[in-house]
Amino acid sequence: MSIEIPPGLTELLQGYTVEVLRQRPHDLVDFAVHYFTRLQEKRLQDGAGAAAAQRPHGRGVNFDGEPMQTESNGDEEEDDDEEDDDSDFEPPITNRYIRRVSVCAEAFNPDEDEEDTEPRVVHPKTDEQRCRLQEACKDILLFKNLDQEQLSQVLDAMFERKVEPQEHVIDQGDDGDNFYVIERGLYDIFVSRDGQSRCVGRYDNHGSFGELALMYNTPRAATIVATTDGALWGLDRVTFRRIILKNNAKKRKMFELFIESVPILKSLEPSERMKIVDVIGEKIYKDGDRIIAQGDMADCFYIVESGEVKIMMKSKTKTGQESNQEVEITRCKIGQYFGELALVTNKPRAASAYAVDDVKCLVMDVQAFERLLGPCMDIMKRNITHYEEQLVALFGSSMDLRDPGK
Ligand code: 1OR
Ligand code: 1OR
Repeated sequence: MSIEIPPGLTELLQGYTVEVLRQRPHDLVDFAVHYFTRLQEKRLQDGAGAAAAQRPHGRGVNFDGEPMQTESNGDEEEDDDEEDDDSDFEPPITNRYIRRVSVCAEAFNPDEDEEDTEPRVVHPKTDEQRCRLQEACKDILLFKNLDQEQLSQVLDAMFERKVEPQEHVIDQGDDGDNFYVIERGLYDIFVSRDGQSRCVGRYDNHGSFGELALMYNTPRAATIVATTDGALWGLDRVTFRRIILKNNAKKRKMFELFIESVPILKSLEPSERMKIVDVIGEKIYKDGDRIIAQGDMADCFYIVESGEVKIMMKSKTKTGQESNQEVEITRCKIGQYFGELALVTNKPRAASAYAVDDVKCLVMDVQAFERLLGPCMDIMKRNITHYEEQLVALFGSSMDLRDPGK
């Protein structure tokens, strides 16, 4: 008995396989549903019927089809990192809200672009601009593990963007074009769910946003609105993916095992832990360096990767006044976290943290903390209750660490 292979089946499956290899999704079934749904939409759109499933190139649907507009060194070539030579191919999706929705895997193969043939994006800058840019980027966690060459390529590619109050820098649901680093200004974060838009946070003169859509090929997850005049530095999607994603693949190799071993992260799903690796940065401290200062406003959460961190608190006088004398209250060792309290309570830092010998910490910004560590929150809150009990025992104070008053 001979088995007849239906016409187009090989090409259909080849197209899907090629996209799987390009996008490397975690969930093949999920990916298949979206892939074939899009293929069907494309078919309906151009009325080509079954022909769409029998494309001569065997390439069904490209999830990142649109060409990018970027500047290069006088080179007129198209600049999309994944643009292919399938020139008659058009992106099949018309509804931006269903684009890229569940392509949640990292769509990047670090070995693929060893040749690095794309033209470099360069936006010339004055010395003064370069200084401001370097200052704005010095604490950006996504840039922390870049080598010098990568960092200078990133800085070369960044461009300045001034914004006005009420300007939407990013709209939820849009495709991702740029990643932004804040030089100055206040920016509200809105998330719409079930038709209701809610302000879920704010950037206050520093930080960065717009990485998620570029990292995971998803629509923008939030709307970012400037509430004051502001200045941003943008990085185009192509350069972001070429350099930052390549670096993230390296970070995964470096930190995955360690992240697996961190007790507070045990309640996360493996895929959630992977996302932590994507957004963390590594910071290095020398013996005695102050990592956190009591009373400061907080924007980061820390996990000790190596060495030890001493937590010190200003003691109270008999009249309940804060003295300048600091007492050691505890130490955080490898795999332990600190700096969560101020983020959970929205209060200034309750204590100071100092490096004992050389210390390496993994650092996460407050937005990533809120976005990714929800499942760990119960354990953290229980530990905060423990702090409060210790506080009473140590200082005889009934201070409520959770009281949101300043
Ligand atoms: P993006 O490319 O999706 C919007 O474009 C950006 O807003 C996003 O990348 C992040 O950089 C930033 N959830 C999702 N995105 C957020 C959030 C956020 N905060 C900032 N961004 N949450 C708020 C956490 C304080 C979770 C809301 C449920
Ligand atoms: P943070 O964001 O307030 C300082 O910055 C960090 O020190 C704090 O988060 C905690 O992560 C960490 N009380 C308050 N903060 C503590 C304590 C603590 N221990 C560690 N941190 N107590 C120690 C209990 C053993 C109670 C104080 C007497």
